[in-house]
Amino acid sequence: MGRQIKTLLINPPFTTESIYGKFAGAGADHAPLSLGYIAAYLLKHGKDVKIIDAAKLKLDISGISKMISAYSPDIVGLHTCTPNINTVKLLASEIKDLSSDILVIAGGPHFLYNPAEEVKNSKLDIIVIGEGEGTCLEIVEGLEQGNLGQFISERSPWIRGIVYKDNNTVKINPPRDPIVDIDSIPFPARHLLPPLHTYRSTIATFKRLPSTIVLTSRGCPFSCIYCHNSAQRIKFRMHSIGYVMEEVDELINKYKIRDITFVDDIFTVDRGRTFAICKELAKRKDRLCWVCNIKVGLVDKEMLKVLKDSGCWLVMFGVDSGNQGIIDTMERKFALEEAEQVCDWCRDIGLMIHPNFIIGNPGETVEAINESINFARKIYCHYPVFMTMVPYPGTKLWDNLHRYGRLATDNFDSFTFGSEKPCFIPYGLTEGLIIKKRKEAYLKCYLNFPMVLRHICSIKSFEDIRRLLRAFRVLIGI
Ligand code: B12
Ligand code: SF4
Repeated sequence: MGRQIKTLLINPPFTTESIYGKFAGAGADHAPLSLGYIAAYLLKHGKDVKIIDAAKLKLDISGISKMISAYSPDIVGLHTCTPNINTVKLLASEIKDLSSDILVIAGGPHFLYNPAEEVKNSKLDIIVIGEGEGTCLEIVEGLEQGNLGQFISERSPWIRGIVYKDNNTVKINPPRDPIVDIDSIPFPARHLLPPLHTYRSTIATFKRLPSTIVLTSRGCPFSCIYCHNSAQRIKFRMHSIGYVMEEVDELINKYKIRDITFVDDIFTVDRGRTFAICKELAKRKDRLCWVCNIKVGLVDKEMLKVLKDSGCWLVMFGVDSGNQGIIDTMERKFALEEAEQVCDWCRDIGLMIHPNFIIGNPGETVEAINESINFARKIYCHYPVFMTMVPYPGTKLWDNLHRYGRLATDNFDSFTFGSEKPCFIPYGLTEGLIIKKRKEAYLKCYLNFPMVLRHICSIKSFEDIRRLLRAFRVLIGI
């Protein structure tokens, strides 16, 4: 081993207002799991690493610069999703101004698209494609062997999964295979973040505080055209039951967590594993309640009952549209009748429902939006959410954009689901119509007697009343 390298991972500034628009009061700010995993992996290998969650700490660029100077890192790593790529580039050049000896790297879902251009048009030295744990470790180990210049020219060519600049020439290395045994990655280094209880979930997805997020699997077997999973065909992998329960126990005992959102793309992909996790969660039912994402077509009544009996109180799933043709265009692979069936089962069992709809889908017409609104009103549900369509770069939708519509902006800052102005306009619709129909969807779905009654009947605690009042305030603000 050579010199000791200090790595600083940064979650760039991002406000709940920029993510959720008018719904910011109901939005989440969650612990950045991705950076937590990378930091934990570096710590496991004896490396020196810190995390700054600038989004959580509401730091601006100059605040971040001060913290960088105080720690004086050799490597700064920036988490990047599409709506913060501009901030990431700004930060990269600030950091290089502070010291050109700092190796500036970035990774995250945005780089499934055109990393060579992004590295060329920024001060970033390296872009990490795909999972970052192993790649970051190799970067740290490589830099331990010499200075920045030597590292770039001599050792970077051997690191899989990176795109980098060597004397202004962009080099693209072969891809890195996804991690096979994801249990080899330690739990996210939550102790390097601001106190966990200061983060918050979206208003609809926690019952008790403190609450947090947990990931029990990586990837998804499906490939819906607007999803990042259509940009990368990564094999679906699961943590073992032992790993999941040890992490859950750590959250309950060390961090006093009382409510978990399982943020797996689909929690119920493997039926046997779902039942096994639920059996364990049921033993902790008095201390923990939880919610998860399911997929229509991958649940049945028996499974939903098992979820409920082990502490699950709400399920989230995509319906996207009340029009079957649109669902098929988006390769969602389920029938609307099945979605209705899931809602009926949930009503019988007593599970709350959080269905996601999208306004401005490819092929959408005003009639189709009305079908979505009518469907959301017809089914038994509690928290229908209406997002606008965002064609993330690299997805199938992005690649075939002109077949379906046009971009309203090419500024990635507005590529968020909650953005007031839609960034994708399908043929036949206008920006104004999408904004109008989205507002109408919320008002029609929430301000009606069955919905109000459903929420009143769901009140079980003082916390429920507080959440409902907060949700009501957000609703009258739209
Ligand atoms: C949970 C979640 C959230 C949570 C919490 C996020 C968090 N704090 O962890 C909340 C609800 C707050 C959230 C918010 C948003 N999210 Co989100 N979210 C997710 C979700 C479901 C899981 C994220 C996760 O933990 N993944 C598991 C980890 C292991 O994977 P990972 O994050 O990709 O990180 C790995 C690599 O990318 C890489 N990497 C990541 N960062 C870095 C940094 C460095 C330096 C390096 C080297 C490598 C590296 O290494 C990591 C470890 O292997 C993903 C979908 C998914 N399954 O990934 C969407 C997803 C990441 N979110 C997405 C989006 C768009 C958003 C929002 C902009 C939402 C919006 N309203 O528009 C905001 C942005 C907030 C932010 N600052 O990132 C998109 C991103 C698409 C894109 N091209 O940018 C995704 C992919 C979903 C989708 N629609 O396709 N999100
Ligand atoms: S099922 Fe969900 S997570 Fe999986 S590809 Fe489709 S939208 Fe993405």
